[in-house]
Amino acid sequence: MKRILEDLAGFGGAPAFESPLKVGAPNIGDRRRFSARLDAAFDRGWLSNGGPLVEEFERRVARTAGTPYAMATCNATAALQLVLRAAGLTGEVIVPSLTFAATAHAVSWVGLTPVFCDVDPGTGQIAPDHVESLIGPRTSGILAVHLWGRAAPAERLEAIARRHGLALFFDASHAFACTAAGGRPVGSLGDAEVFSFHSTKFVNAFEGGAITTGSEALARRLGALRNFGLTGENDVSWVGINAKMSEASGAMGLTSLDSVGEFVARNLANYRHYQAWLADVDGIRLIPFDERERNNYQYVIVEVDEERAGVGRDSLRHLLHQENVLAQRYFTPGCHQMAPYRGTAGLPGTEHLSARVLALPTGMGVTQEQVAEICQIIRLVVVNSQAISAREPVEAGAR
Ligand code: T4K
Repeated sequence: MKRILEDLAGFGGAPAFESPLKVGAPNIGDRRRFSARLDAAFDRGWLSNGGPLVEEFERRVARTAGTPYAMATCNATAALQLVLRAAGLTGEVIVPSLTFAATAHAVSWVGLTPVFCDVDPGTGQIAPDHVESLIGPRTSGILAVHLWGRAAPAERLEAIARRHGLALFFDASHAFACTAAGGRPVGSLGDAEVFSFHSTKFVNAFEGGAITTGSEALARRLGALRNFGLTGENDVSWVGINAKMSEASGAMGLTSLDSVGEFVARNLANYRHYQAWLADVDGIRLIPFDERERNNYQYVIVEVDEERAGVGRDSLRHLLHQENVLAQRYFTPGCHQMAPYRGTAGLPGTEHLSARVLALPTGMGVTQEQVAEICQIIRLVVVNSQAISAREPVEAGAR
């Protein structure tokens, strides 16, 4: 373990890790099962368009989400677009600014206007009071996000949506196999929810997504819209797109689902290590999970308070990268400060967090010993922050 300033890669030491530790390295599961599933698909000669692997994947996603319907898609971005189209939204949709660009893009891409709301600076979750204050005559829906796999305040949002007659959807890209307050499965909230099964997500299907809903009518429409609007062999009932999931993705998704227990166990063990090792590091706050709920623990997020830590988020990230710890700024900047969306008034909670948060590596590729080493680097940086700001860093390994 690194002990003194000169051990840091930025000050002459060798990088802590030979190969990069990434946020979002894929959770794969048993490769032999994946290969067997793929072989079976080749033998069947059925590779897309609602094959048996995708159908089984959908059944298992629906079971986890506690909904009667799950529609697999080629990714979550397309799934979000489909949901907004299928629900016939018009005008404005309220979305949190602190999210991946895809949430806002999906709204824009279907011709709607995203209206950005703020988040609670303590949790990063959508702020219901601010949502309500933004509702106007053109608002037709709310697209909330379960940011970093922590559930959004669903009950309050549902009450607001009911009160104002709005549709309510959740971008649940980060929150597969989680529950919201009161043990309600993520996937079963609002009018519909959207999961991502991108390679960087908790459950990986190479690229993939799914929409879960309790509404049969919405499910039927979504089923057609993701398949060119087809409702019969030659019947095109709507203007659809091609957003189907392939059997290869279905095979990967099922294989990843088989190992969900293992993934959570590893993520939880890593999270506990981060909690223990960072507890007394001044200015570094681990954003907690609600331990009364089921969590996938996929995103380990710290908030860096520069005044107390003596080091800013971006400097800390740079020093970690030199150690081969590829921490990510999820999400910087808020969408309202991105080129396509500039113009919204300031959002203090979003701006506060987006300048301070850092996602740290976890998942099946990261061990508890490695977590301890990452935390020791963070501690060393904070303890030596004054000396670090006074000294010129040198090339990694130069000592
Ligand atoms: N809503 C939310 C809230 C989201 O976070 C996302 C996606 C979406 C909607 C849309 O979901 P999809 O349409 O993608 O299903 C990545 C992902 O591409 C994206 O899916 C994800 N969120 C976003 C947070 O992260 P980048 O541009 O940051 O990815 P990239 O290539 O920089 O990779 C991130 C890290 O993962 C790197 O350290 C490398 C590592 N990695 C990545 C891949 C693809 C691997 O180790 N192996 C891999 O195969 O967007």
